[in-house]
Amino acid sequence: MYSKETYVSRRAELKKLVKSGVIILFGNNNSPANFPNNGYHPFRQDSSFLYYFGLNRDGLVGVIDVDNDIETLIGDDISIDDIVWYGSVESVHDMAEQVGVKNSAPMKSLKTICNDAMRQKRRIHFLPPYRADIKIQIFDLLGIHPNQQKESASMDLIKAIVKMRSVKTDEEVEELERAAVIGYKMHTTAMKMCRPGITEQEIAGALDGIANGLGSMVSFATILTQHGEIMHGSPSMNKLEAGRLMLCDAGAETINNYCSDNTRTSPVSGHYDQRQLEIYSIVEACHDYVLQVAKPGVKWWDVHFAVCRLMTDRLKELGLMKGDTEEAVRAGAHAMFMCHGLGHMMGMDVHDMEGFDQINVGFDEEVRPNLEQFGTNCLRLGRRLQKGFVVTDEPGIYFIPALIDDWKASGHCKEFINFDKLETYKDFGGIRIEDDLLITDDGCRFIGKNRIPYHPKDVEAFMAENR
Ligand SMILES: [Mn+2]
Repeated sequence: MYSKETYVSRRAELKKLVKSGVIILFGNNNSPANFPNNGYHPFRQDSSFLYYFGLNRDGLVGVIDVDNDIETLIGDDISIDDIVWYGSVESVHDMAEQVGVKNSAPMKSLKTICNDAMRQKRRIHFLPPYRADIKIQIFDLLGIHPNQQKESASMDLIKAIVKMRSVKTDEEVEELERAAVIGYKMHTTAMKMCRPGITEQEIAGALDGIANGLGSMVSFATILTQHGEIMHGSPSMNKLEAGRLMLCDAGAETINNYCSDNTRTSPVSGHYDQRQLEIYSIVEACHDYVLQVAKPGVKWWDVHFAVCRLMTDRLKELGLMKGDTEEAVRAGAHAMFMCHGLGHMMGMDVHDMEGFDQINVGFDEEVRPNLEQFGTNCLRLGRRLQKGFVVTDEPGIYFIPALIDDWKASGHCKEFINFDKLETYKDFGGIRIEDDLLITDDGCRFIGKNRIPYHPKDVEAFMAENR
């Protein structure tokens, strides 16, 4: 948690941007796993609530009456029964005080606040809800059916929050650096444990434990698999096999809920073979190229496609692609190998503010998404970079047998893809390298002072020394 002043000034800025109406920011409730008192742990607060109210406790709602400049923290003080089981916690009034909020009120008063505002025909701003309990609460308070809540959410509030949360302040970057330290520990642990015979899940479980042991949680479900060609491949109970690659995409949150998100692809045997090295070096070149071009004013859309052209050129050298590079990329042929975007915003959410819809976060009036073309429709970010943005740089090359068969059968992009050669890569898997970039005054830099090894020689040397 930051100092009171941080939250006071963030709310002041939000009021300026939203201009009028009543803003309701719902905090999260405990989420039951199998019965109400056995919830998923650790508790995860809503990121926008955290950003403006800083309080990491369930059952709270922040209300900002912009027109009358009244801020209220809504929540119920816990009963003696709860104190017996869970211990004492601060009163809602005291919590409000900690973040510079003058008023506090019990949960039942939220209904009165909403009724009054509706009677006066004032605008009530809320964010698109993503949890079922909050959807029911909004239905009870405002009479808007859950099916209509996404479209009834306040675009003014979304735009204001995106504007603020997209640009990370120095104190936020410090938190992101702390998350990177945990990420380093997780990824180097994965490399140390990576060997033939161990299960994917045993390594993934150890990584989750590292994040948990430092007071928080992973920033998303750990991807750890020999089937790197499956974009969000969950770890299985299968054993790692010599000759294969282990793709590990994992990150942590700090106790203040700032994220890291990195990917490394390590050889199970400890050494990359020739074919793996050839593909790896292309991904590495794409990854490193971003460092040279990402800077304020540049469209991420252009960075993405520059990387796609570089990847296409290199895949042509290998004989996997052919034809004119520009035409191939325009046709989306590269998506056979990289079917996702080059990166996404990152902050308190690993895909920052994705709950607002990526079209509102990663795009703007100038840069619109392409929702039609396979691969390009997966871009989460396209708009111009600004100083203080944090984005992931995560190119990858994958060999997806079903996709190869699909395109081959339909003849899709056959003028740009050498299907005969591609056929021999069906047992390859996939390679991704991912790091988190901070956009600076005139360029960008990686977050995380210690680089997780990624040059092939460094990975092999690290594995040789540490396994
Ligand atoms: Mn990522």
